Amino acid sequence: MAKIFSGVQPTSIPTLGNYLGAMHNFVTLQEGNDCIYCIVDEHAITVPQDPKEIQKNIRNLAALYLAMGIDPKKSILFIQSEVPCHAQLGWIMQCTSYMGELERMTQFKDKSKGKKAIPAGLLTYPPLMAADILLYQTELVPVGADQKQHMELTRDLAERFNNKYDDVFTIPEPYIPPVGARIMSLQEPTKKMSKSDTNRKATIFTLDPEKDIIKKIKSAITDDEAVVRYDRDAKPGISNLLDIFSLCSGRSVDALVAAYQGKGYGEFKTDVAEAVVGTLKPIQERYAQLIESSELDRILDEGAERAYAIAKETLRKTEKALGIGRHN
Ligand code: AQP
Repeated sequence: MAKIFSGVQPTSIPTLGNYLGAMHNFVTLQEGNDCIYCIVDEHAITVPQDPKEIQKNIRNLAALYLAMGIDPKKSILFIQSEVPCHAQLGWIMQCTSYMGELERMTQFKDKSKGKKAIPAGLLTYPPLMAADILLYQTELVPVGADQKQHMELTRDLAERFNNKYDDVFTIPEPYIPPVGARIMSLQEPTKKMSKSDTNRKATIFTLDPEKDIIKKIKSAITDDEAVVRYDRDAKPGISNLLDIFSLCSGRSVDALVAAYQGKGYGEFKTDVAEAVVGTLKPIQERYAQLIESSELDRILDEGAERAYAIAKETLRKTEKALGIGRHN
């Protein structure tokens, strides 16, 4: 039994990449582990957000977590800003970090590129992420491959604090799935699929209607070899579709490659689209039932209360180790 924590930003509707790379594993890991899942709204505001939009996205994400299979009887589901310990330990983690290591983060470099005024929160995103994880004495963090560097920093900060003050934090391990850890853009398959991609054809959102999913997959960029085979470097588009197909159908990539020998990309794409629709449709149906229910608020209230009870203990130990506040 492992202690598990992960989060998703309510920056828009989760993508197929968020689902296959992370959220899908959240559901599997619920069995036999202590899982805590979070809507990381304080992370979302590291770039400007429209207040009405983010309110809507928080509720959508909560309903989607449940629709994807998060069971509040097995897991804690809560909103980051409703447990103030995250911001409090986030500050302590900022004081544990060095500017140089934060400036070296790839996500910071990508997201600040070309900006005249860079929000300080973009730089201090990783210490806040470290706080999220460390508050719950987390052992395992299911994330996509893009979070590997932030996970290494989280481990460094925890070790640095433990060595300097007291053994307060468990050192967490990332759980990066062997397939699906990096679902790529449908239009530029050497770039990860992202919520914020300005090309709407590049990203499948988990609430996209069936016809949009089919259209996006049919127009996915491939190559002119006309052979379905897996080669991430030479055939990034087809390899990405094979990963998506494999995860949505439960068939191995090898079995799919064998099944599509001698068949064209048209037929292959039709079947990929069918598998994606088959995966997302039941989630969308459950989402439609949950989104208006008062049950959602009850689950989030209870989740925040349960998360706070755990988080406040770690925060108390951390402050005591630092000698701040009054802790005996
Ligand atoms: N393309 C992806 N393939 C696999 N996993 C992915 N994740 C994100 N994109 C992919 C994983 O999803 C989890 C939640 O991500 P997030 O909400 O924290 O935001 P993000 O990583 O910044 O995702 P986006 O879609 O790229 O958002 P924007 O465009 O707003 O930056 C994480 O575990 C992540 O690894």
